[in-house]
Amino acid sequence: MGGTTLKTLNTLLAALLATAAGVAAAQACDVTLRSSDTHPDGYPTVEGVKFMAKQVEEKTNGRVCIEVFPSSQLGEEKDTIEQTQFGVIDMVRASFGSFNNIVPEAQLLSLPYLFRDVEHMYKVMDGPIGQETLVKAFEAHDLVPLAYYDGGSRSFYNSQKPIKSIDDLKGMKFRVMQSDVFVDMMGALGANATPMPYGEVYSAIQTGVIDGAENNYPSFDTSGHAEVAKYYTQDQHLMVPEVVAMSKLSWDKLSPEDQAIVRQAALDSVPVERKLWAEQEKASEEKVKAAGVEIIKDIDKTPFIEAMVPVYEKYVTTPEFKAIVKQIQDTK
Ligand code: BDP
Repeated sequence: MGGTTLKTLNTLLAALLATAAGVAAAQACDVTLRSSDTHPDGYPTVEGVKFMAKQVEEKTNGRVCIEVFPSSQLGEEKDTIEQTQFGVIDMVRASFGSFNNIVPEAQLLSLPYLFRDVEHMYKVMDGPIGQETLVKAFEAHDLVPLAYYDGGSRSFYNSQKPIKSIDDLKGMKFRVMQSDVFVDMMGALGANATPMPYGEVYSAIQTGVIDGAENNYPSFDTSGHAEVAKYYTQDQHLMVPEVVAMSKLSWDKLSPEDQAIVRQAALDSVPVERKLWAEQEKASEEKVKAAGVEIIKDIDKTPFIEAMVPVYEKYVTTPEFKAIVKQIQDTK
């Protein structure tokens, strides 16, 4: 038998064995938790949850497995969050922004220019606000937040013209996530907001239903939006963290021991995702630039920040909300 054929046979055999082992492992799981993400395989949030899944499977000796469904296979974000509340899906990785209509406190994390920089955001999410206040707020709505990932900062992009100042936004139509905070944010900037699911944005820009949208570099890149919107203005109006949340119903079915393992695995996946995020953010910026996107960086953010005052006035109303925002702003 020739060397090449033998090698091919060995490779085939190895692949077959690996598949068999995979099937055996999958069968050995007592519980398989289904986890949803809108992003494709390889995206930092998807890889973060996959890392978590590996840890959980190992540490529970296969009692608990997590199966990650990327690319909105289980539905658009808003729907998958509702399904998670009802235990139809066990876990969801989504933007804080998509929880706004369900968990009122989440809206505070969606306020424009709330965080000074990424370190500030990490401190807040890893401190009492993220670990106590928001946990209580989510649990009241049948969701258990397990990890907060980096989702970078969001900026405007469009198919029409380079936006260099707030005046350039006047009358333009932008897609926003489906939440009132973002609609009001656009209004405060003099533009029109069209809330719609993430999966519909590409064709909406392509067909001219909207002029553009707003997102971080990795989403702008991997969604393909950069193909149809050639102007990206780095105004960084939002820094909305990402959440990995479990269904309270699914959570309560786990033993206290397995809950502790799942919680720890989620925490351990945080630095993994944040590192991947920093790399992906740079790579995506380079990629869209190379693909011909004009990036506008040197803009004066002050008028943008000042324009957001009415948005804060509208959403930060109760003493409790005021205290949370103050605590966030005071976090050094
Ligand atoms: C991305 C978030 C994702 C959101 C999406 C959006 O990672 O969870 O669904 O933005 O704009 O940055 O809808």
